[in-house]
Amino acid sequence: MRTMRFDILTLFPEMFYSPFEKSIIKRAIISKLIGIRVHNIRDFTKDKHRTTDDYPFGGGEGMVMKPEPIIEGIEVIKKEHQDARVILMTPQGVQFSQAEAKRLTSYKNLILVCGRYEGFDERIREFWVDEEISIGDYVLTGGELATMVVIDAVARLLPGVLGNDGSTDSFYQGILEYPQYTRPRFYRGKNVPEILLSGNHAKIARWRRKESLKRTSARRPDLLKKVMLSPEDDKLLAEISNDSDQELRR
Ligand code: 6GU
Repeated sequence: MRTMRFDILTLFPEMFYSPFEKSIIKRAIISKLIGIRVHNIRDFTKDKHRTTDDYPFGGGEGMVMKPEPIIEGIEVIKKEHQDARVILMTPQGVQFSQAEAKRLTSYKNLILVCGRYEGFDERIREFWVDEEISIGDYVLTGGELATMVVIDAVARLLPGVLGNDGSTDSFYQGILEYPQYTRPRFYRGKNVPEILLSGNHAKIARWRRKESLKRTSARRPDLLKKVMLSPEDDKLLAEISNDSDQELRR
């Protein structure tokens, strides 16, 4: 077993306390599957006012994060973990995805740099940054929430973090999950599909695969184009399209 380490550079360390002190992530920390350390960028300033941002050269709106505290913070963390991968969290980065989460599990140490204000001094990118990540096409007030998203998605893929191995997740197989039910069997006139109570495992597996394909083709047809479908899947998709034609004719 090895511990995957996450070092975070932020101006708001408190933001990370509650999410990482709960449930699965907390358990993963206690069992040393992951280690998370939060560093305050302000602790790497050297001036009396502990300045982390300043006005943009050339004028314009907003403030820019100064290079020195971030660069020095990265260097201090790197002394302990020379081969740490440095990730700048910014809406200009490569869009995060399940495949990206999977890729990041191959690093032993990640340094995640969270920005605030209007952006980073461009020279930060030129010294130590290995890659830039965005979690989607919208703008957040800072990189902190995005960093939590990335750590959560990466950590749950590490062996031992979840009870199961995650191999049945939505997206693991490239298509959406089938509908799930638990007790009670009858609820406000809506009943659990009979087939799930039949005990016929082959039939249940087929029903679930068909429901997954149906849901994916309705909600995320883009995903269906990317995955490898078996001849059985093609048959199920033909049935689905047949079923909906029937539905229309009724
Ligand atoms: Cl990483 N940072 C900020 N500020 N906004 C974002 C983002 C990151 N990803 C999506 N929007």
